[in-house]
Amino acid sequence: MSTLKALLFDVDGTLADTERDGHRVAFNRAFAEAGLDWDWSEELYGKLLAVTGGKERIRFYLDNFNTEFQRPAELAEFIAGLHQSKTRHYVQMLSEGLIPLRPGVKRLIEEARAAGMRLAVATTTTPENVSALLENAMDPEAMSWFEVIAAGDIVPAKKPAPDIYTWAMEQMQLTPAECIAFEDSHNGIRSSRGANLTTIVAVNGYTRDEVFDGAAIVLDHWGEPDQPFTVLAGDAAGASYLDLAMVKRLHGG
Ligand code: XBP
Ligand code: MG
Repeated sequence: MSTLKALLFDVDGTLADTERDGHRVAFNRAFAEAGLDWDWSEELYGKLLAVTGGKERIRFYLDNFNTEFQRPAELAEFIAGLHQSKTRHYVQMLSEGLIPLRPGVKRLIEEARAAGMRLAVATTTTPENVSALLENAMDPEAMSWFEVIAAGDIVPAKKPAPDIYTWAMEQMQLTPAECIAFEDSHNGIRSSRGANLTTIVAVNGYTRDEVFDGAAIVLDHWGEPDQPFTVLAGDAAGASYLDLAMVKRLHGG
């Protein structure tokens, strides 16, 4: 293994628990604003999470859960308009401070920065959502901490395709062996492992029962000194929270 040089972070579910009380609510607000009676319950949203990307998720919903809907002629534009409205609502929710970071995220990122690690984001969500989360929940300057923000439609094939991670590493001129990924979902680890990245997983309510083949370790959350994680698979070597020493040990370089 090469020396570890960069940490690559997924966003939704990994940096913050955004799906149930963030994205889902924002989708519903956009639907109501458009005069649609669609309502994505917590349970239905769990099924819709099979597909990454908000626009892709709306289409998946129409194809599988609302086949009666009279589709407008320009369906792609209709979906894009709904999705723009959803992004506006989601960013608004973040600016109100409604979605905090997960335990351990800020501590780990600050430690990594202080140690000179390079940082990047690799996510399927829209770029505005990433900046809104980082600036509101992490630090007003946090966008400048990340060398590359690989997000949204920047690559056509979203996760579980490896493209977004591969794109980020190309931008940084790094090989997979020099990086490590942080993920929360099956689709996420399929993407990172597909890009040959060692991957550390912390599950959330929606992803707890998913399959994480190839994970370096699976945790229930990232852990804090006063809030120990539970190891769901793998070996934490006695640690109770994720710090840079543990990340380096899991990377093996
Ligand atoms: C995140 C997603 C995104 C968000 C919604 O997956 O699937 O679609 O739910 O974001 P990952 P947009 O954490 O694997 O990147 O509506 O902005 O697409
Ligand atoms: Mg995720």
